[in-house]
Amino acid sequence: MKRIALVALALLAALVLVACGGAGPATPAASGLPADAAAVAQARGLTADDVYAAMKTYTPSGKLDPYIMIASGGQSGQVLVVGLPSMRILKVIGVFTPEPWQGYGFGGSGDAILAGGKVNGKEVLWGDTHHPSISETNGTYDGQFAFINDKANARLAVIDLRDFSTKQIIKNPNAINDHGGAFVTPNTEYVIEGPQYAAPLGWQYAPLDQYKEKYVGLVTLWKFDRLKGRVDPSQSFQIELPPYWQDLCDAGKGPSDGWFFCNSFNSELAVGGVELGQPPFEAGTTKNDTDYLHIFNWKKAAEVFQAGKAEKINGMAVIRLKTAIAEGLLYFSPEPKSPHGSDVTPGGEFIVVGGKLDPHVTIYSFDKIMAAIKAGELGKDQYGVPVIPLNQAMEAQVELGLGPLHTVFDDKGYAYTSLFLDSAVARWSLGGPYANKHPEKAWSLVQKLPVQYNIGHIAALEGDTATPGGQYVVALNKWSIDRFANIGPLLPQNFQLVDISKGGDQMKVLYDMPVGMAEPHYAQIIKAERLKPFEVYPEIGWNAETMSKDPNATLKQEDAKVVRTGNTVEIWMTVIRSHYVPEQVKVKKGDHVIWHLTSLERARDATHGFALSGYNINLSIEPGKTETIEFVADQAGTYSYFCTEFCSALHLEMLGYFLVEP
Ligand code: RUQ
Ligand code: CUA
Repeated sequence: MKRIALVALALLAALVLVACGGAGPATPAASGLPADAAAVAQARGLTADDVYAAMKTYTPSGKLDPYIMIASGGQSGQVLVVGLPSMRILKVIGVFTPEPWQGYGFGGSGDAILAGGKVNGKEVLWGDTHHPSISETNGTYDGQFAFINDKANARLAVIDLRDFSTKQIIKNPNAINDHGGAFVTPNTEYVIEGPQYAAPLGWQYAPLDQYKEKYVGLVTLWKFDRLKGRVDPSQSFQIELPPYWQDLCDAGKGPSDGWFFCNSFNSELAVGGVELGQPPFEAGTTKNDTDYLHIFNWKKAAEVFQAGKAEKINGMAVIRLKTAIAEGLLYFSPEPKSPHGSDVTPGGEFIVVGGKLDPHVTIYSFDKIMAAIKAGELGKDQYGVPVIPLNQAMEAQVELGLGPLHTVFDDKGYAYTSLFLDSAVARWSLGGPYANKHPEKAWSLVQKLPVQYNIGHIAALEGDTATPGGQYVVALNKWSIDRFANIGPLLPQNFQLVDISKGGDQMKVLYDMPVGMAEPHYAQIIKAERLKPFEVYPEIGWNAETMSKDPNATLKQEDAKVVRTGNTVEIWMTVIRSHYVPEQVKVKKGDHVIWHLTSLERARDATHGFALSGYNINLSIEPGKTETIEFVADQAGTYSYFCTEFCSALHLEMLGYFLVEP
């Protein structure tokens, strides 16, 4: 105890020295740290900066992280939950991929959720998750739900943040891939699912030589029903677009509420075919100097949909392109060289677009866009969409460096843009109503901080909302190269925590967190106090899929029973430390088995498992939860079911026999 106090004191002394600016690059040892702390610092080769970083991130046992990051889990198909600033991983949420630890996809209610993601009736048990989006009220995270897209199969998932588990997966009936999702409107009226690679309308077959006529882009507005906690496809609609590859989107807020904005690329209509002597995609899609920022009036689009002016295609309402143009739902404005990212400032005044092959970010003014639309006299693209000239829509351009991708914001009037090719985070100053928040010249680069390496997205504390914080950004780096011990040719991705609490050029990298399970794309960071998750399920017999009392709950051990009706055997089982009731279940080969399990536990963290050997059944039964499994006992023999969570001293004794009589 005394020792810990001493080290803490020593670290504090180091911090004071660093904060006073007197320490410079000196080692803590030279700065007069108490002897044992200085010895540790010296033995480990730690600089004063290192000691500062340790103090900013070290989280003593039992202290909770004030911020929670919800990060995409890339090709794992899952979502990661990470505490900040400790960068401790708290949970991997099973979303598009079965997750045994959560009993997700092994006989319980997760099966039905995963089945919602079938593609043409075929199970697809992985996803490529890209962009998580926490539900918002008035443009600020409300901590109730999160959404995420599966780029690989054009699917959307809904996660309930009361128990951090997936409740719905929905397949887009008219698309096979998406990228620009999920993004919510400021009150989560809609979840935007932008497309990516164009395909024929209705996701039909058409040869590539009919690309210009037959292929289309398609953006989907999924209506979210907050009370049900589900997307409602019957109230959702799509807008047909030219076959440019629409990319990332962001919803307007404040003055721009009612609109959203997506960047796009491939205005060249390239179809690839390097093997046929045609330009490869990488050349074909980058020939033009500009592509089109897509500007949507979604409130008006919702009215057009309500007025019945959409066509049903594969059961989904689609507003055709000519209707979208005629009704004034869609406008374009040119955006420089291979644009990527489109991010709305906290007050909703500006849209920031990166250019993968342009060293600038381009800032569009929503007011100017509106003025240009009002003035009329716009040109048109080859599909007849009105085009607002760049010089009429643009507020500013800021030169940042190579490969600007995504931008987030803080509370000090700064923006942060990821520079992929430069492997850096650029901090730059906003103008307009933000200019008086910082001492720098408006619209200028303030600092470029190297990160390791090849940063894709960047996340800031509530940094894409109307109310950003200002403590941290996280660099989501694609490569880690030399940052971690060599474990072979497949390397982890790297999350780096960056301190942005001080203004000017004082950003610092604080912590490297390897992600050894996927390539995460975007993440959002929410104040933990906004989340109100359950500690245990609210009552015994809770169905986590419907988030209500399960009619098949068994509330008392005495009510546990096995009932045979014909060749159906139905079991009502209770689960509590450290036994199942019943402990013997006897059926006959070929019987149809329906098995309800209810946890009678009320103690926090008293989770039990339920594994039925040989039947690919595996559940996680958290306190109060009821789960139902259903299967045919098609193999005779002696089976065991047992608990897979070390729940008590007699956990190994928590089992039963399942006898299938030949
Ligand atoms: S985008 S590769 Cu989020 Cu930069 Cu997907
Ligand atoms: Cu219950 Cu182990």
